[in-house]
Amino acid sequence: MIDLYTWTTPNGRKASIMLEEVGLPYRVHPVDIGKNEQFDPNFLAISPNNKIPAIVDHDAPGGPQAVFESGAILVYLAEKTGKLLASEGPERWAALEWTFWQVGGLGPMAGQYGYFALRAEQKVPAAIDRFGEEVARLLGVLDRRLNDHPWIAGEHYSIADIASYSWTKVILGALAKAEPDRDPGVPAVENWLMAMEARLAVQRGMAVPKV
Ligand SMILES: N[C@@H](CCC(=O)N[C@@H](CS)C(=O)NCC(=O)O)C(=O)O
Repeated sequence: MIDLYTWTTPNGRKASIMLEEVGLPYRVHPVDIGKNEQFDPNFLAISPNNKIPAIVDHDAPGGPQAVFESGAILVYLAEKTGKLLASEGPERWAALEWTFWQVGGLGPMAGQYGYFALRAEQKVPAAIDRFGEEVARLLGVLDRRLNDHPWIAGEHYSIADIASYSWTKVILGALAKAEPDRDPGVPAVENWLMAMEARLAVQRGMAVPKV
């Protein structure tokens, strides 16, 4: 059994979509980050960076294994099940490249853009421009990739698609709200989002946690 510590945010959804995709049984523990539950010492013992998602795998060889950081969770579950990450060859490295690309780039930049463009009380035009331009650039990079390949890693659906899905939805939503007249111009991304949304595991994972 796997314990999943998560909340209703894009990083949390990566882990729940992955668990749904690989079909492992899991228990959901909502961590309400709006109420600072991520600072509870019991949660910090599992996730010392006070962020969701985190998992504890009670069936790991050698005893319970805790894993924090969404990218590490995706790789851990892929390696545990032998699913959604090729064991060798170009698609393995493409899946890992694009997963790290999302965790280190698309996610943080989108988070900062959403904060400065939509939530910050003080409007800082330089920050909105800086993160807005970077988010648009990253979306363009993803669009070019998906123009040439059906899935992010290449021919096969993988952890790289799961990593980018929830954040791409959030970015397009934030851009539409902040700049309703601007077309992001990413048709390959839009098609890929539809293919993602057609997957039952994606629909189920996006509904976790139920709060
Ligand atoms: N790099 C981390 C980022 C996780 C993250 O930013 N989680 C947010 C919610 S989406 C969080 O828990 N924030 C609570 C806090 O910062 O106190 C990952 O990919 O897992």
